[in-house]
Amino acid sequence: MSKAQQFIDLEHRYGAHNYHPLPVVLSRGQGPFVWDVDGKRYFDFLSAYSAVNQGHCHPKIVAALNAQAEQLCLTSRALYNDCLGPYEKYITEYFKYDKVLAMNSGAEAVETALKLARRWGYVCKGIAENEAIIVVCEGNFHGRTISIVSMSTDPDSYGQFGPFTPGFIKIPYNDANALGEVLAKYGKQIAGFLVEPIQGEAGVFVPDEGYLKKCFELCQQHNVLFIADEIQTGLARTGKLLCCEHDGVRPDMLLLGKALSAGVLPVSAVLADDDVMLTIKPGEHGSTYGGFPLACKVAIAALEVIKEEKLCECAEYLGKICREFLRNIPSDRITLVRGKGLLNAIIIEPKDGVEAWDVCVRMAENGIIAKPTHRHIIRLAPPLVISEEELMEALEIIKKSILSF
Ligand code: IF1
Repeated sequence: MSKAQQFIDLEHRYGAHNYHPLPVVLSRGQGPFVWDVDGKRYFDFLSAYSAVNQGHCHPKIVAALNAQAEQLCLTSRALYNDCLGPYEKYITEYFKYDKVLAMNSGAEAVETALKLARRWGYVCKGIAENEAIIVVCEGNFHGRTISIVSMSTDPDSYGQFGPFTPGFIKIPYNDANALGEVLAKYGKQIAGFLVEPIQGEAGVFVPDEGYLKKCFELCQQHNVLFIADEIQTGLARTGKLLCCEHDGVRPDMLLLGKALSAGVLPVSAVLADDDVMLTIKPGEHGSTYGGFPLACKVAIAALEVIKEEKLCECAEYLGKICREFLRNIPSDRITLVRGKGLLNAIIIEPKDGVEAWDVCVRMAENGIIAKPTHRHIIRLAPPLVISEEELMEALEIIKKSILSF
């Protein structure tokens, strides 16, 4: 039995079956590359769902982790430590918000935002107790908790996990009029509008230019918090520090995760101004690990790398090259190429029994990791530190893989 198969069998035998991974077993990563247990090298075009924007095992970020690991890892928030305050100052100045609330996973950041929005709704907006509504979009992906799957319209996410958390209204994505209508009808009860600037799970669905701006203005008119889930789209991935910047929007609440630690630790954050953030008082929210010393040091390093290595500019420049190249692949299987910066997708037409999954398996054989979503979408999101030469080499492999069917 191959070495890889042994690890696959172990996961299958002893792990819950909540994933269906590509049959590739990785053991090492550096920059835009990963290596499997047999030493084969791959371009990583998944980047752990945009968590490793800064590249695998970035030396500066790993050094920050190691140095702090030898000093102090965890204190809990029952005490102060000498890392959290400096990190809070750094990240709030970086994104220009009054305050940050530090959590770990993306889902926790979303949960935190839901609680903050509801609390703000009661305390500041004067919504009657237990009546607050959060508006969300069809096709969303915000995580896996019970309340978050209560907002989902994907049966794989919510099916047979009920009963569900009430207080959500779902409207079509990329439809500002739909938001306008729901605000006109229930505006006094609505605390927040939660939106992904690009829908990742839906297949890198890029809304029309001006959509976010219109939604933001509607929210302002109705005194509703505009909450941007930038967990996947933020931190340079789409060619700007935040995807909302493409539309000139500054969210009332900003959710970050994934690349906030460059794939080193689970680190997430909610950023907001005092009027929102200070509605939660001591003892009313938190997490054992939230804002732990290791996370603080790693997150500062991860944010510094984004600026030092000009990752926004890299993503913007390379993204254009990437889409241009993919659009010129002479294959009638490709129906559409879309995306922003280095968050892109190829939409293929499943035919002759060939689906996105099969293309991804072929790409893996040829040395590129990418993951399908649904039956017909291949997401392409390499680390932003990939060089132009490396990108061109990778694009040739993608082309060869698609044309091989
Ligand atoms: C999995 C998708 C990506 C997210 C946004 C919050 C979270 C996520 C916009 C929650 C997480 C992940 C998790 C991953 C698959 C993945 C994903 F395909 F499901 F939609 F990236 F595109 N907001 N996204 O994208 O963050 O709690 O996971 O830290 O395996 O479920 P988390």
